[in-house]
Amino acid sequence: MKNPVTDGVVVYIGLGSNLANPVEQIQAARIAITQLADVQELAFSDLYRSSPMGPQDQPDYVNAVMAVKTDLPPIDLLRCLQRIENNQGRVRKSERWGARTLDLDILIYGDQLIELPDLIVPHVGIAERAFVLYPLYQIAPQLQVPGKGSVADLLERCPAHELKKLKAKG
Ligand code: A4P
Ligand code: MG
Repeated sequence: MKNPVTDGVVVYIGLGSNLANPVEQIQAARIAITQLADVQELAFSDLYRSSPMGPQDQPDYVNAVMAVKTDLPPIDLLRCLQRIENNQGRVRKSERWGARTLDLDILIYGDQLIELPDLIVPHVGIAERAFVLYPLYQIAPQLQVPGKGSVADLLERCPAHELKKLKAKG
């Protein structure tokens, strides 16, 4: 058994996949994140399917959002998430927004505004992406996105398009 995270910061992580059985990729990533030392799961949204943002010649995506409590500093958490992406066969290509087995983004890290060469938080796309805002609202309807306003207000300005809830959370 892992030790519970007693102090720690609440962090929201976006999970996305559109290759190699996306539902299984998301479920495996959830387990890998939960198994990280100094990370404890607080909530996990339903899974949502949507057509790709960006290049259209790729499969639909499955997305979810997870809330965790962690003692890891932001960059350490990013490196852990990138290791999980790599372990699940992520191949980084030069094409922007191309297909991937797994994408893990730090959406929100407590109330922090972070602008480092490798890490921008809140995530740059958070306010415009239905596949982020709807699952985020589902697990944290009262949330304030640092520097951007409430998730409820952001969601009101963001059409759901073709976003489809896939299955009840496990
Ligand atoms: N990076 C900076 N800030 C962050 C952050 N908050 N969290 C840096 C995670 N990483 C962050 O990311 C590129 C670099 O971003 C990293 O080296 C990290 O240091 P990446 O995952 O290697 O590359 P990427 O994911 O292709 O780039 P990007 O711009 O992050 O892509 P997005 O924005 O994640 O978009 N359509 C649907 N329907 N659903 C999706 O989930 N996802 C994408 C990818 C495209 N279309 C999609 C979806
Ligand atoms: Mg990414």
